[in-house]
Amino acid sequence: METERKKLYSAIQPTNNLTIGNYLGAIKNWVNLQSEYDCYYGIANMHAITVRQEPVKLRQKTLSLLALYIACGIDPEKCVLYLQSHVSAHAELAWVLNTITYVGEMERMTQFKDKSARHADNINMGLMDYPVLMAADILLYQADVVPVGEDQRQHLEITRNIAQRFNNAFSPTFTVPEGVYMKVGAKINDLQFPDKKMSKSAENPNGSIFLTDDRDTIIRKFKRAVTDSGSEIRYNPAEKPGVSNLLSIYSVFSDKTVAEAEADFAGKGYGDFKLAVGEVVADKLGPIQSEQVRLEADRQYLDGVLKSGAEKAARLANKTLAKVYKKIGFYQI
Ligand code: ATP
Ligand code: LTN
Repeated sequence: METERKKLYSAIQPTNNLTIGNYLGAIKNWVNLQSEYDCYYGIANMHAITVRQEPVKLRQKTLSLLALYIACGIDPEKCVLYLQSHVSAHAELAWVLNTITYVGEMERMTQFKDKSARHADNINMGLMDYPVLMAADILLYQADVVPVGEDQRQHLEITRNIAQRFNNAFSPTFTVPEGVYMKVGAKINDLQFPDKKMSKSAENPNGSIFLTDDRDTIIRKFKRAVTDSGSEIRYNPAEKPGVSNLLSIYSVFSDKTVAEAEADFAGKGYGDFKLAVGEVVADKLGPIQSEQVRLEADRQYLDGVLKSGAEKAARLANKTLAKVYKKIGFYQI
């Protein structure tokens, strides 16, 4: 007898260029989890417009993110890959969830506060409502697990609260999801400011390794990475944030433990160390980049993936939405 597999949901916004932080914090784990769960991987373009986007670029980034998912090893035959705006249930459920979410809760969100400060001229309702749309994403698919980076922990907590609140107010409807965070890789920091997370929208591009960076750029950026005083290559984020960040990057890119990574560099200097980290990253990204370019040129294939993804996603999403509408008293014919 076939037992039903647990469901997994995650998504990334098609904004800017992705960094190795997005790769290690999210996509790399998605690849590993796809054989174990029923996976739904979204491209969150509705979240993306909470910050002003150029329409032409948003369209391009959508396809290139899809190509990247596949180039990294996510198999569209095994997982549902789809574009958020293709499934109207996201906006519809978000509206319902808005009515059980408090303004005060949203005002307290760290990402809302950060983004409001960075985009002071455009503090729109969508930016504030971002976590509710994210809750709708996850709850529509009755996801058991949600693999994300550390920065999304607060949004996942609020999703759990919203799910429980709805279940208590009406009757059990939503699966309450668990966040899944990797021990190493859940928070990759900026190479220039090792106390800040590496971000695709950072002001200084030298601190971020973009998945589109060529080999020379990658090696140059790692050579310039900020290290710490002393000369020992040892993992200790409090005392040696720069070196520890590089050790984390090296360890996940080479599939070694942090202890094995430390052993590789025992007695070596910072120069050799930084070069080795750059090389292991460039070696891994090279093949992904060429596959992404190849896929991006095959528009027909990508459209086909999105079309079948949207159909599969909508089937489950609409089922959940219908249940919700019934429970809250929306008259159905
Ligand atoms: P931005 O900085 O432009 O807001 P972002 O880099 O945080 O964007 P998102 O689309 O918000 O990118 O995140 C996509 C995924 O990547 C999320 O799961 C997030 O937790 C993860 N992620 C982002 N940055 C890092 C990082 N530095 N380390 C580990 N995971 C990360
Ligand atoms: N906010 C997320 C992207 C995202 C997401 C989701 C992640 C949108 N909807 C649902 C997990 C589940 C981010 O990483 N910035």
